[in-house]
Amino acid sequence: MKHGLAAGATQAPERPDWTVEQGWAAYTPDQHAVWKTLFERQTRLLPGLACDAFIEGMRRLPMAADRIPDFEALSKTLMKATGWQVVAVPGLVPDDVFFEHLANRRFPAGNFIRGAHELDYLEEPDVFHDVFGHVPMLMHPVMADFIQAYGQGGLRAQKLGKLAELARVYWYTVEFGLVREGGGTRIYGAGIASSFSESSFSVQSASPNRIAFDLERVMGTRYRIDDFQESYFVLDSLDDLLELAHIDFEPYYAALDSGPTFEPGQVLARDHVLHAGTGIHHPI
Ligand code: HBI
Ligand code: FE
Repeated sequence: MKHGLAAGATQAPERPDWTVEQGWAAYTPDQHAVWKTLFERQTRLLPGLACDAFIEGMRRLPMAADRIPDFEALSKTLMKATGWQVVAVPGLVPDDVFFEHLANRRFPAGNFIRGAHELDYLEEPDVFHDVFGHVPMLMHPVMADFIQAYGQGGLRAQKLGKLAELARVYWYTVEFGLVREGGGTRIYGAGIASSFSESSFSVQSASPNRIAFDLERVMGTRYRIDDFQESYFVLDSLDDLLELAHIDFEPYYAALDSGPTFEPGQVLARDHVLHAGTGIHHPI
């Protein structure tokens, strides 16, 4: 999964906001079958690994194994719960377009699905990553506010030239976030929840570091787009995102200007380490 930084705007959009029709009727039986394979594999795996909010969000949405979900039906349920909608896009969209959607509580979801021969590899976020991974957490009121705030913050960060720093917050929360729950550590990040191999790796492997989430620390930490993460950052509670949704990031950008940038696998003396990774998955 590598939709971290560069938005690959390959063709000019028909609509300025880059949305397209989902084109649900055009999905082939083979494409629905890919969804089914992925959906069944993940829903079997996630109980006990994903946080309760994810499982509960999934349960309340019109999403099942038998077919690729219809974005309008998802939007109807989401709108009632948290005021969000799912809109279709053809792939990665430019950063400013992405932020503008999020700031208005529209989640841009790829309308295409990966091929049956590439179940575990993604160039760009497809409907399984975007819908299975992201939409359940949009049913959670705190996450709903946080992602909107990220969109608003993204528009400001772009003007300040601080997008890389803010993107790390999104990466280590919305995409690869873990949260303490039920005496253990659970997944809430979409990049993990939509990945078969990273779901168990993130929570159960001895290899990665699991470090208590700290905003300034995370904003200064680079991430990997080519492999499992070397470090995951763990919230005490999803409610911690509420505070993050209201934070003014600008003072943090200033602090980061004078500070170092950390490598993905680096552990700092000041970290609250929940699990010190063996690093065996990422030999140097
Ligand atoms: N476009 N469709 C889509 N999905 C994303 O997750 C996405 C994007 N464009 C830019 C982007 N993400 C990120 O690079 C920003 O969060 C920085
Ligand atoms: Fe994503």
